[in-house]
Amino acid sequence: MKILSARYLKGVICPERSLKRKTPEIAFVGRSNVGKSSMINSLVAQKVARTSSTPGATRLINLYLIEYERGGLRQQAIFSDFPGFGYAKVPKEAQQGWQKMIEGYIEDNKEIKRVIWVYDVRREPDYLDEMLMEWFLDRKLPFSVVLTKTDKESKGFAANKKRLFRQYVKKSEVFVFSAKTGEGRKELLAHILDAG
Ligand SMILES: Nc1nc2c(ncn2[C@@H]2O[C@H](COP(=O)(O)OP(=O)(O)OP(=O)(O)O)[C@@H](O)[C@H]2O)c(=O)[nH]1
Ligand SMILES: [Mg+2]
Repeated sequence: MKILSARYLKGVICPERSLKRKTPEIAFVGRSNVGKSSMINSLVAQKVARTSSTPGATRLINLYLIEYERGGLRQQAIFSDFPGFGYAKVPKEAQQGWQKMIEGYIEDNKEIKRVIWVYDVRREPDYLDEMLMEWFLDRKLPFSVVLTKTDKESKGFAANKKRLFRQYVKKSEVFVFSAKTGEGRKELLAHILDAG
């Protein structure tokens, strides 16, 4: 598995029909500021996605075209970087707007093969997370959980959290990751691109 190139396509609010190609898409979703954009940059080993220390900075769904090699073949995938949800300072109407956008986008888009649910290893799941998980399950949409920012905690802490999450999400796979140290990068990349 080798990334050949990654480039920004565009920011959208609904499925990009003009692309007119059947490129498998992987959606990166999760709370505001958890590290979705940093994860994409780490995975493709390039700074294509905008990251920010200001929570709620990403407002559009940003699409990236990834070219990679698998089994000697050149393949393509789209990584979609979602705006973070649940930021406390965002008014309720905007939160609902976010929910409509993500649901609309995912429901209309048959190319989405998997959702990568990015989660800060230091946090506990709450009602928003539960709602989102129920929604994925209802639609039988495959999703995987990635516990990120593991560099901020001990190895034991992350391992324990992973065990807890395994029970919580049941059938989904759970990964640990750090954009800062690169921990878990290889495994996650293989998981994402093998599924594509
Ligand atoms: N220590 C550490 N910091 C990280 C990691 N991943 C992201 N960060 C930091 O967390 C902050 C938010 O990162 P982003 O990648 O912009 O997060 P995001 O989920 O895309 O944020 P929104 O798009 O605003 O929802 C930045 O300051 C990053 O440098 C990580 O693995 N370890
Ligand atoms: Mg972002």
